[in-house]
Amino acid sequence: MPFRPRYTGLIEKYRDRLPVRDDTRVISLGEGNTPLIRLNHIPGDLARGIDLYVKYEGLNPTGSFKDRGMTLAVTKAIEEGSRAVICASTGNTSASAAAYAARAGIRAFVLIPEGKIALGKLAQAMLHGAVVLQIRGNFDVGMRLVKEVAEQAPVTIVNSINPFRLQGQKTAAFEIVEELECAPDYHCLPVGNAGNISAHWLGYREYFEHGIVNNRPVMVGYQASGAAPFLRGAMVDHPETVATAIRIGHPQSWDKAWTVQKESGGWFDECSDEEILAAQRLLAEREGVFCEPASAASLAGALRDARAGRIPEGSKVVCTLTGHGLKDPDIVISQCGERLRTIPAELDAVRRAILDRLE
Ligand code: AN7
Repeated sequence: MPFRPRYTGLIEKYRDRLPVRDDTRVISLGEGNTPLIRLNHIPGDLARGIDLYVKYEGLNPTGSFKDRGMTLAVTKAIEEGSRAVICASTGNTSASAAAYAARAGIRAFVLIPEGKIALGKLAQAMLHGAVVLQIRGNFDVGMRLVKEVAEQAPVTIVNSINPFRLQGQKTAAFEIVEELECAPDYHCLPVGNAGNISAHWLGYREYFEHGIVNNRPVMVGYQASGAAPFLRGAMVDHPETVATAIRIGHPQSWDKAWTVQKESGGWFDECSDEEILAAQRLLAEREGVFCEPASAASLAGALRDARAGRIPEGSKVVCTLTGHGLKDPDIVISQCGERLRTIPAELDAVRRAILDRLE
């Protein structure tokens, strides 16, 4: 039987396109290589005529796209002799930094907004042994503190202002192109700091400029209405949204993201919390894919723009699902409470409950 070489992570796969040396010690958990799932039911009902895919980044080792950037950021930190990494986070970056630091055998410090991160992410950071510092302030305040403290302490920042993060994350665009054998017409992402949309554009541009593909997508970024600085054209001081991952008012990649918008001919828009939760539920119910609320902003926005004709019929559209739904069980249970029934532990009751629902 012919065996394929074992997949050992995106740095090994894309070594030639990433800033690593032959003797670089790679810190990997097997990230990348995530499924691109073609939606079967949703387009027919809600966005007739578009060819719609989701890139399920929730299947990375710590359950979010952050692992793509973190493998490279921590690999380079080790190469440079760093003994500690630090980040501010709405949750996923802290989980990823904690895991890759553990893998590398170094210390992670994470600053998170008290009470505003999903429980699964908090559990990850704690279990991996990061020093978890809750602050009485939001992500944007934490980010400022991280930048300041990194000038006074020997710690490497692994937020997406670390350029290696975007280099790692650009590989998601490579994978999509390789699988579709072209770039999609539209690529939709949830936007917080706008690192990921900028990283994808780097990847698409690189494959285009190197002649691997002859088209590039229009890049579309969706933010939560209460945290939508790109739509408003100005920073937001008190961001609020149920999608805590993107509860960010002062995006770190502000200029980069506007360049992406201009170069790709794309746009930014907002989704209400209700639209976000409805899209999360729709995807879970109709396609069997469980993403976290922030991730569903990409689908919510794409469906709306397809219905409105802003994304034209016949388009090939990819939505990035940035994080796994299991990160944030609380929000789901609070939304779907009516689906939980308690019945007596008796055959009759079980049979009746089944027959009721089969009519
Ligand atoms: C699920 O973890 O910023 O636009 O500190 O966790 O690249 O910031 C998370 C961001 C989208 C936005 N979806 O990505 C953090 C953090 C999920 C996220 C985003 C995040 P960027």
